[in-house]
Amino acid sequence: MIELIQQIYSVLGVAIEANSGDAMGIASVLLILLASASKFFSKDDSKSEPRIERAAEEVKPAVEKSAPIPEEKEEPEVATEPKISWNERLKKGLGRSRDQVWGKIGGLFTGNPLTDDQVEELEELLYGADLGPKTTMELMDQLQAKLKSDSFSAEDFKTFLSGFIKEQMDDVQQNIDTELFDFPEGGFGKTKVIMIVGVNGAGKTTTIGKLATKLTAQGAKVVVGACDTFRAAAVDQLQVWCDRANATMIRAKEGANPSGVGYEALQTALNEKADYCLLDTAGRLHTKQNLMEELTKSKNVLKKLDPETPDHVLLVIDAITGQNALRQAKEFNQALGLSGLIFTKCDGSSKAGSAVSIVKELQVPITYIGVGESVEDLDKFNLDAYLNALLEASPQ
Ligand SMILES: Nc1nc2c(ncn2[C@@H]2O[C@H](COP(=O)(O)OP(=O)(O)OP(=O)(O)O)[C@@H](O)[C@H]2O)c(=O)[nH]1
Ligand SMILES: [Mg+2]
Repeated sequence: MIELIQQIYSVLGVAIEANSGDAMGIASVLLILLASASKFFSKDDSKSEPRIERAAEEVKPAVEKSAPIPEEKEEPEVATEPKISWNERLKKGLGRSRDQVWGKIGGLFTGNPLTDDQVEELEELLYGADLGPKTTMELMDQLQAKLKSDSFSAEDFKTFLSGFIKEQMDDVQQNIDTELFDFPEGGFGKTKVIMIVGVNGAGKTTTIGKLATKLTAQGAKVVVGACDTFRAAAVDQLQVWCDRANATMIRAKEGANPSGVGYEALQTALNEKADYCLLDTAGRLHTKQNLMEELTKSKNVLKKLDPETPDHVLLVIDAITGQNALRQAKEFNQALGLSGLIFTKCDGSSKAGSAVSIVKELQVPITYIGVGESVEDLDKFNLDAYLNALLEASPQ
């Protein structure tokens, strides 16, 4: 103890006799020690307090930041899947077409007879809407007399246009096979085979995924054939949709013969008495003769299992394609004999006019329309609903 006190004294610069036994000396040393210690600790306390606060500050923001992250992540999911009706979805999807073309056309009618410049502008807008030269000329011919009337309003024009388009498409649209999208209670007593074709990236796989989901939701048993054997990623993409839709998917190794996969898929569908067999095919340019022939072969191979098959060959058309879509449709129709069209990506800046000329020239109806990437963004095509959504005023 005395040794310790001596050391402390030496540190404090005070000399002490090791053996003095001076109680007063020891007591004073202890007092000095206590005072230093209390000073030391009180100093330290005042330091540690802000340290705790700082530490709390450091932790707090991390917690605050990380907490809203999942909320922020979850929110858009809820926001992108709002439970809105199909008509609202369609209106929203066609918003761009409506504003970019059809809205502008309506704006030309001010209650006065159209000037020659305005008539020319109208014609240009119709061409720009991809209506095609033939349909545009026909429309302009029918419209000539009306344009000179000063009581022809924007509303009158929309009514006229709606009637004109309906006249062009209605008869063909009546021929849609409702079995494509309505699964009757008790089934059909046979497997409906639907082959989906189109150029690269048109939306075939996504549409099959949406379709499979819609059909299984109605209680149908669905087998999907992943006949796009060129890309493993394409098959995986379809697998995700099929898992979600609860549909059976038949896949082959990458590079396998697509006709063989179609055959296998149909065989499975027949064995399992599936209600639908949906066949996804690889995208191809309508100008590539060999690839088009391969598709014809894939279709014909199915006939070995059932001469009546496939029930449908549907061409998926990216609505943004414009007038080239008519050429695509003609080529696919010639190679396969199309029974229906599916217009996808109508939510893009599509002008929608090409639909009129394709339906009219090919006499093939539009069966489905897609206005986005989620399952709810695909529905059966209804001409009245489509024209209403396309021509009515944009919601403010
Ligand atoms: N905005 C929008 N995107 C769509 C629609 N339909 C499909 N897509 C998107 O278009 C892209 C291509 O779709 P896929 O289904 O892979 O097209 P595909 O025809 O199978 O393509 P390939 O197999 O490569 O020929 C994907 O990013 C889809 O999410 C639609 O109606 N609207
Ligand atoms: Mg695909």
